[in-house]
Amino acid sequence: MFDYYGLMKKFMFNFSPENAHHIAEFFFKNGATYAPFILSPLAEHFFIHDKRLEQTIFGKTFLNPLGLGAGFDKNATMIQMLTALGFGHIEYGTITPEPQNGNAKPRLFRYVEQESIQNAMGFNNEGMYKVGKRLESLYPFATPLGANIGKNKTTTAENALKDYEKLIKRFKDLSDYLVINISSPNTPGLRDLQNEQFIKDLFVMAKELTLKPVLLKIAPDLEINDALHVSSVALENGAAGIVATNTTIDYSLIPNARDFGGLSGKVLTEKSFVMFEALAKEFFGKTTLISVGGIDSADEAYRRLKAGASLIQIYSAFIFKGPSLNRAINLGILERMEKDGFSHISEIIGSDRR
Ligand code: FMN
Repeated sequence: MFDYYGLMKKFMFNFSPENAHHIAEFFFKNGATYAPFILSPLAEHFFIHDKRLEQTIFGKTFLNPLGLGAGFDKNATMIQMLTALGFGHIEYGTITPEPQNGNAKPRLFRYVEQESIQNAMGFNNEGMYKVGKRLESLYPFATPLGANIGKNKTTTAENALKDYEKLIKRFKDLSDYLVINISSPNTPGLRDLQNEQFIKDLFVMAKELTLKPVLLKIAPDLEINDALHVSSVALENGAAGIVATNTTIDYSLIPNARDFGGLSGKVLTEKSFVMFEALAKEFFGKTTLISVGGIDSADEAYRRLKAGASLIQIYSAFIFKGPSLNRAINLGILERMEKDGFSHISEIIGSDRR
């Protein structure tokens, strides 16, 4: 088949990564609004719906296991188009209570050869009131939606809990699950919140505020033992699952990488897998695990499922390979299932742990 995305990428990669993102957002958002008739032919091609991939998680039907990681649709403006492009769930955000511009530009870089990205966006977003308003006319949506939430840059550590309280209240009825983001490297001091006391306070509070599942997103740079500890504190206090991982600050992974922001994409694959597997060894069967970080093929997706992921997410590989990757991953999972003699995705998930 003609490589449409290859052509589009050639054009889009002439722009700075951030401008290319704005262009994509413009077309994704307006395409769905002003030319909604394109959604169903796109979905017919890109969205893989097969009973063998369907799961009920958090009381909601996930038609396939592949989702879009947080940070692509920060303001929840592209949900319809992203569904048509094949994603079985979408995590919007990170959203902060107040709108914020994020860090100084340039703050987004491509490493084309390594199929990797470095970003120091810093939670640029329209804030919870505006994004919530947008979602009020969309939610509930057929495709499961996750709300990824984070504190404002100017909020001190002492007041951080209050930010998460406001955000949970705002998005608990506008999402199917929520994700606490204290693992982004781009808000000073944020990762320090990955400590026992804060996590305990946070999840105790979350449980009082909502019955919706609230998950914790983990950084890949924690010591494995610390990640296990932080996760078990979260789970003991009511967390409904773990999302692993965010971007890495291990700049040695790319020669001449900038010394700020977080790396994602192919260079993150092994690091993210190692962290995910360690978490899965401890928590598979006890909670819901979502794997994200450097997934760029059906093989890698299948490896994460076998390791114990109920759901997987991509971000960087979507930029480098386009929506045909969504189709390829879901069809590739089905192919591998057939070869291995599995009749439903639930039989693959955690098969390496049994
Ligand atoms: N993760 C978040 O939890 N919140 C964010 O706002 C967020 N913004 C991101 C912005 C960019 C440009 C990129 C590349 C990633 C961002 N992420 C964010 C991290 C992704 O959700 C994901 O965890 C990470 O990129 C690893 O997946 P990947 O290798 O498939 O990209």
